[in-house]
Amino acid sequence: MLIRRPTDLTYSDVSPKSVYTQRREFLRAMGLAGVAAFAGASAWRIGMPFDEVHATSKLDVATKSPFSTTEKETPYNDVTHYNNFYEFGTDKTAPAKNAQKFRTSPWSVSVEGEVKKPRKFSMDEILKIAPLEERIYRHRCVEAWSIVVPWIGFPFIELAKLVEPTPIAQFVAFESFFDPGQMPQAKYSGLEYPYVEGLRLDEAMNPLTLIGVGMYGETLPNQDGAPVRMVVPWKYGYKSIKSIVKIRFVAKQPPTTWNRMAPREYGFYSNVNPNVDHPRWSQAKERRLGEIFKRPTLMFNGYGDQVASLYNGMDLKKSY
Ligand SMILES: Nc1nc2c(c(=O)[nH]1)N[C@H]1C(S)=C(S)[C@@H](COP(=O)(O)O)O[C@H]1N2
Ligand SMILES: [Mo]
Repeated sequence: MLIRRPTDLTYSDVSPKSVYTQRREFLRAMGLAGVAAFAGASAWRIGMPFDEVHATSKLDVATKSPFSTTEKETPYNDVTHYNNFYEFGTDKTAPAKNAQKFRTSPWSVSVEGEVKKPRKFSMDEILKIAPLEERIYRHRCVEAWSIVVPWIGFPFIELAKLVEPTPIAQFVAFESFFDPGQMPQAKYSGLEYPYVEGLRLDEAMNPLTLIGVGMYGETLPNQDGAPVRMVVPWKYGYKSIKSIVKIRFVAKQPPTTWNRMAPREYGFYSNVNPNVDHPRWSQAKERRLGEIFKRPTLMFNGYGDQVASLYNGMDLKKSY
């Protein structure tokens, strides 16, 4: 693996300038320049109807991560209009429509369990845990679509250091926000809520595991898990739990939503593995959103150099 030293580029050095130029031009063309501040940073995105204007705002990042892929980023419009967020409906286009009014402020995340210093973090405190990095990661969903996303976040291990896990902690359990009032579509989805996920402690502490707070230079759109989600690039997308309200360090392997729902189809580990088929379809290939031809899926989604050693001695056909 090639490790480059993180540079201390400022946000304006790393953000694609054309994006901001385009935005200004679009707003001018629409005669909306005055509305820009009110509408949030995403109103410019070409092709987005105005009932879908997200309340995202610009997010400054301190560094561009050496862990980034150099592959072409998937267009923002694809990443924000083809989602899984079952609380807002099961159709891939449902979250973009149904999550618009989701209230993500005020927000706090309770970090508890087997830790010396349990505490509740406000969203402002979360944003100050560590310098925000931009990390361009491949993502691969079990349904065989993949995306390349410039996430903004910081390594999960930085949060762990603040709360100091005790030696009893072996796993980390995550829980999403749930409010049937704001998420009326959830009851038709067939899942149990709140959505829960889990990682083994060493997986959570791996430098690739991020707490995500933004993407494409902005805060997260609601449908992508605002205001704070996990990003675990060598695992299938469903491990990357959205809109987190609770993180618990625990002794035993915690339950996970998809494993509860269909244990034969979704295991606890859920590493991207082209050699282990999902019972109803092959995992050998994937289609990147916005592309026509499928491409082969890589073991550990191409992150084997950094994570394969976590699974030494394990039978990945059994621990799927
Ligand atoms: N709370 C919550 N988190 C969730 C889900 C969900 O339904 N609810 N879906 C998961 C699944 S199946 C996938 S593939 C990814 C999709 O993330 P994306 O929409 O940002 O691509 O979110 C994961 N996190
Ligand atoms: Mo998924």
